[in-house]
Amino acid sequence: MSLPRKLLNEFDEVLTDRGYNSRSKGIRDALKDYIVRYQWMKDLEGDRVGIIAVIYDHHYPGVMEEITDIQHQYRDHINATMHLHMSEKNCLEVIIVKGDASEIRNLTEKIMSLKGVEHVKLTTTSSTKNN
Ligand code: NI
Repeated sequence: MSLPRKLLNEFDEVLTDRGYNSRSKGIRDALKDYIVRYQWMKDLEGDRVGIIAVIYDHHYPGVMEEITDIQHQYRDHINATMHLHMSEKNCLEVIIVKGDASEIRNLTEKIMSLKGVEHVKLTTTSSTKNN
């Protein structure tokens, strides 16, 4: 396993801030967190509404086109997209989604797997809830 130096430095800073004195424990917790999030996403079902927040490096070759292509493929499940030029390097895109959980999950996972995408967060709730 090899990790970019910058990512490892950021991870170590988080561990220090949180009072961890073992990197192994930090890595175990991070992996568990990743698995829990994956399982949460896998278990989503029914009609959902939600937002997908994506942070990406718009300098990374092809990433903007790929994000746009994917959104065109899923246009029937996307109500709106908002784009914010966060910094010289990073963009924040907020995608408002509505539809079957499996489609929203596939859309989210496609964006997550792109190189140049640094962070993806899906927030969703049932669209048939009465409260
Ligand atoms: Ni931008």
